[in-house]
Amino acid sequence: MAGKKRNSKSGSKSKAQNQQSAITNHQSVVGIIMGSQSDWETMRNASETLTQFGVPHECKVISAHRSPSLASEFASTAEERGLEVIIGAAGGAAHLAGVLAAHTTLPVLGVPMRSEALNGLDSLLATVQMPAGIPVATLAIGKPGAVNAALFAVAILANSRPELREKLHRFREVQEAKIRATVLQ
Ligand code: RP5
Repeated sequence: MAGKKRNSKSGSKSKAQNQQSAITNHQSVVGIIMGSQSDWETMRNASETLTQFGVPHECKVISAHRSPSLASEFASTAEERGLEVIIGAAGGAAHLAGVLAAHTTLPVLGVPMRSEALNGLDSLLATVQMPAGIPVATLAIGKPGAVNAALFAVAILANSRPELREKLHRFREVQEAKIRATVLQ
């Protein structure tokens, strides 16, 4: 594969690897990709959730329409670089998650960003309505979707990592305990 050659022992790095990241851990298993810097305020919630679970991840801005070749390069080399899940977040005509999914068989989770014009309904429909054949698992608009995308990624990773499964059970227990302890004034 061409991508494998670029990432071989020659040491030459791909554009995707060279791109500055907001957060980059060396052995990332989740990639959080967003269409614009303006999405970071929302998507940092996904990053913080993964950090809470101790999941190594990387966060990058890659636009499907402003940097299309970078988007295809990132997704097509993701698996060989050790990523296991990709989260794709975009707003408006939000085709980023679909484009990423087109270039990889890794699970791609889509997070629709709240948009100015249509409050995120445009992003939601653009992300969720993938024609049959290339799936994107779409979460809720905005922050709830960002947090849940991270939790979904944890659930996927937990299938082969018992310690992560245990953390997920503990997370649910704490969450339930808070609800049980709620007293309305
Ligand atoms: C999308 O367009 C991005 O994902 C963002 O949600 C939206 C607006 O981008 P900016 O104009 O703020 O860069 O591509």
